[in-house]
Amino acid sequence: MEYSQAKKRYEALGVDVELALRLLTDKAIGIHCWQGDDVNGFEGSGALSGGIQTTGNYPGKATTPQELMMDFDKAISLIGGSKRIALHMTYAITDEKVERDSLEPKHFEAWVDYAKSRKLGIDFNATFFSHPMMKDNLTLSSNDEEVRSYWVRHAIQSRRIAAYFAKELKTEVVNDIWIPDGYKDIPADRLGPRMRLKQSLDEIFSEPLEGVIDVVECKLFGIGMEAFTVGSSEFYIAYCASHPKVYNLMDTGHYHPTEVVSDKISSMLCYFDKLPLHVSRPMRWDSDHVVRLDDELKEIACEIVRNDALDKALIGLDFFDASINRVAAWVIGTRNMQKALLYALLQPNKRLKTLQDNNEFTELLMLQEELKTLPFGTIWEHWCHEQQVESDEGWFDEIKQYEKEVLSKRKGNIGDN
Ligand code: RNT
Ligand code: ZN
Repeated sequence: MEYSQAKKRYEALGVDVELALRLLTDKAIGIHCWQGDDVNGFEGSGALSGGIQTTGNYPGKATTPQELMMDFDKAISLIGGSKRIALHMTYAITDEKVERDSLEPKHFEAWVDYAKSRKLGIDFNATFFSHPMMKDNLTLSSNDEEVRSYWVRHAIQSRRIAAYFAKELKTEVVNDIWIPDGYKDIPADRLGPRMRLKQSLDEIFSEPLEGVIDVVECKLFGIGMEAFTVGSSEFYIAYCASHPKVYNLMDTGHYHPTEVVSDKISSMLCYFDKLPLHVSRPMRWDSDHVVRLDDELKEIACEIVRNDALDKALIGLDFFDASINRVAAWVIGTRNMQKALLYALLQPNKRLKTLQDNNEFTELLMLQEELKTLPFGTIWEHWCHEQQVESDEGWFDEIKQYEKEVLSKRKGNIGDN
């Protein structure tokens, strides 16, 4: 079908297609650097801990800043629209070993240069895992003052580095705090760790900083912390509700498998003017599979769009699959997020809402289902052409070539001596 015909089909339903395309182009998606190297970072420790896990040994993982930047460049060349890069504290670029509580803006200068030259925003994450000071799976909630204060200093530094990014790149920067803290089995004291986490957060956020959007990321459980997670949903929502400049980040893999983030978005929008998200795909647990264009992703996008929250939603991706080509994983997941947003932007949302308000549920069901087979793909193709990226599987040829010429030749691939 021709673009003009597809456009007319949507316009007949009252959808402004040109506006939808513009909004899609401008909505920045935060792409996480850690899909490129299985969440390793550059500290050289190698082992991932803190209840999160990557599985797989696909060849070609980035092991240096240069490789990671190069792979990211390849990925973003195949993705249209605006993009941001999300970094972790462990991606500091330093000549010698620097303790995590002593990292400074200067250790991220190379990333600022990288982001500036590609016109990318940066988002940031303090890194509370894969480190010996994470003792007994505890960081900010530890009752060992040496441990707790170390991580408070770490988080303070991450906020300062985020402020540096904001100043350099002239864009607000999300600074995310996710801690692994929890217990494997039924604890005897739940209140103590939570009160200590509250105290730590108060210490961390006491310094006013320009350009930083502070977010805390709740979770239900992690591997080895099945019974109890200190930073639960209730804990952080209550913290954010009582601390006006801190926002609760919802990661789609951090809830009970029958709960959906799409249903939580409107609740958060009743109270908060920002909606930070980690979009992932949990498969039976927080497995961080590459995001597919599935019903839940579309529903998340629809909730953002129909509630006029495109500006409030801070969309960051958070998946890591080490069993497939990592550059392709970035491209597939990010394009799917954009497809979901486009799908949402092309819905006749006013008309659907009116049907609900008038209790016309038969017609609502009919229309919701008929909308699914409208020529969405034709509009997506048109947008991709405008953005000068491939609209179909054509982009994968470049991945195959990059794998042959670059990734497969990297040292450290399985079978190398
Ligand atoms: C862990 C959290 C966290 C991490 C990344 C690496 O369950 O989702 O956001 O995935 O920061
Ligand atoms: Zn996350």
